[in-house]
Order: sequence, then structure tokens, then C-alpha cells
Amino acid sequence: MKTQPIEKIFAEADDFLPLNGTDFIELYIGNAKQAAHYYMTAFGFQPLAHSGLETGNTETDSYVLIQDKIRLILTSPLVAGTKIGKHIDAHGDGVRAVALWVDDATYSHQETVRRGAKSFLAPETHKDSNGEIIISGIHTYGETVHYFVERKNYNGVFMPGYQPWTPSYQPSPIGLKYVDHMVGNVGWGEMNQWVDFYADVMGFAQLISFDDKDISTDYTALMSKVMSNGNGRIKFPINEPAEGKKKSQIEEYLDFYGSPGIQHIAVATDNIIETVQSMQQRGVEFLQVPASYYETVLNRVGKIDEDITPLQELGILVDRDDEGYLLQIFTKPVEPRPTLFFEIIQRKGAQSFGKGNFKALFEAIEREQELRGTL
Ligand code: TYF
Ligand code: FE
Repeated sequence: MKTQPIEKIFAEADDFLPLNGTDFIELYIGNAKQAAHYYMTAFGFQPLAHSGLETGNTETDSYVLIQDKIRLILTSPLVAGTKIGKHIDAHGDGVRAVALWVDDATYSHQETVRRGAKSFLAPETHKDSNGEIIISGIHTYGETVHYFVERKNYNGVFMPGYQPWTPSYQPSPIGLKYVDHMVGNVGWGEMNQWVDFYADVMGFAQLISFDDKDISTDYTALMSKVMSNGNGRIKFPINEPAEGKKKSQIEEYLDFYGSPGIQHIAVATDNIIETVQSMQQRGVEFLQVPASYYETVLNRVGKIDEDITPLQELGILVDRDDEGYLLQIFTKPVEPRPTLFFEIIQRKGAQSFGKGNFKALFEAIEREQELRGTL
């Protein structure tokens, strides 16, 4: 494993693509109306905005949900034959777009395209009585795209084309704060090409790499490199499958998703015990590690602020690096196909990704693969 400090990956002056954070994540979903209910009920998101028949949108129905800094858009087609319908047929429910918040969407598009990005959306200005935004986009791995969103003076709830969505059903939030990282799975031998894409086209730098020797259970084989933008607000680990004794979880994803795509969305909380307790009460299913994990975890990570009992009850994992420790847990896939899942993470200094948990985590994933008959 190779690491470098995250604070200043490179000087601000050298950052040709300044990013303020994740603006939104858009999922294409078979039934966005019901999925919105799930993410509100189970994940504590709040309703924010809606676009659909009522707003004059006759092709798509989109629900925008928010929790602190995290915005999700859930989009379904309203008619047959749309690109969204084809995306859902090919991939199942999944992430179509990761939108990045920028100060200049026109420049971001121009500069990334000049460096080799394939344009998805030339800069467009959208106006309404609340102001204007400019949005552009480029392709990344598989059918996934990145938008660049420039919010200018916009002070509406979300964007032109959306109206405020205020249903009476508003379950309480559960403490999710911001998107910590989003992981992509790419095809055999393709990791370095996408690492180069994020370096050359987006100006990212490599933080960490794991090879198949770092990540070895008896079965799971994968390689992973973590790419970060200059200020560290956007972190994209990229996984590729490696040859192992049985089918890699990455290969299983690729088979079911039908192409490279987003594998997990990691969201941060300041109190993982309370957050995960709420999610479990609300029906979210998490991967479980054996009780033996908790017999040795404190020897491995040393002293931590939390009691081990609730961590064990909830199945929360702990890891430590030079800078501190982190607590993390992974949901089971949140759709019929074994593709997209969520990670809940609380960082207490550590800026790494939980390497010390890989073995226990991947064995838990393998037990699920075994149940599915896909190992
Ligand atoms: O983002 C990460 O690197 C960690 C660990 O298939 C991880 O969350 C890596 C690969 C994977 C699942 C989790
Ligand atoms: Fe992760």
C-alpha cells in the first residue's frame, strides 16, 4: 500500500479544476416515487424538490432529497423508449450522474474536454425567477457521467425545472452529513486507464493504492486506487477485479450492472452508533462480521472513544492509521441486483479507507455471494 497525506495533495495554484464538493448524485430508478419513500424513511432524507407532470415535465419524474450536504435525485421515465428506461433495463437501479459543484461550469467543461474528456453536455444556462445556474457534463466510466454545476446567484430550492416538494410525510434525519467518497468498479485491466483519466483530465492525484496482496481473503481479489481532487473534498476510489480462487465481488458487480459503474456511496456521520441504530430500526440491512472480529479489534486499533458493546451489536468496523481512526459499516445492496450499496463512515482523524477491515468485510461479502450462488 502506498499513501500520501491528504491535506495538500498539490498546491492550490496547480489545481486547474477547483471543485467545491459534490452537488448531487442522480440515480435512475424503476419507481422513483417509491424509492424516495425508502430513502426518506430508511436513510432519513428530507423531501426537497420535484420535477414531473405537475411541473410540465412529460418525460421524466424526479424527486430531489436532501440530508445536510447530501442531495440525491431519483429519476424514473414517464414514457417508454427513453434513455432512462434503457439505462434501467441495462443496469437496474443505479447511479447515472455524480454532479460536482464548481464556480465556472463553462470553464470546467472546456478545460476537461481540452484534456481529453468526452463531452456529455455542452454548458447550458437554466433560469427561473430564483436566478440562474449553468450546467455542463462529461462522460466517465461505463454510462456514468459527471455534471459540473455552477450555482451563480440561484436561490430556489434546487434548480430551474424543479418546484419545492413538501409532502406531509417528513421522517426525521439520522445524521448523515456529506458524501465522503464514491467508489467505481471498472473492467479487468482498466483501473490504470481510469486513474489516468482522473489525473490527466480532472487534475486529481492518487492518494493510495491497494494491490491484490493487500486485499486478499481466500477468495476476493481486487485492486484499488484512490483518486482525490486538490482540496480532498472529492475522493473516487477505483476498483478492478483480479484473478482469485473464486469470483471477485467486482466481477459479480460488472456481470449484474452490465458495465463499469458506481459500486458504493460512502456518507459521513458524526455519530455512527446513533445513525446505524436508526437505520437498522428503519429496516436497512447491513453486512455482518463474525463475533470473533470484536475479540481482536481493540488489540489492532488500540484505545477508542466508543464502547465496544454497541459497535459489536450493530456490526460497526474500526480501523486505525497514522492520523487517527475510523468507524465504518456497509449496507447490503439496496436494489435487486447485487450492485450499488452504501457505506456509513465516521472519521476520527483517519483519512484512509479501512484497509484493516478488508479481510473481514470481503469475507462478509463472500458469504452473501455464496447465498446468491454467485461466488
Ligand atoms: O472505499 C473503500 O475503499 C472501502 C473498502 O469492494 C472497500 O470502503 C473496498 C472495496 C470494496 C468494498 C469496500
Ligand atoms: Fe468505501
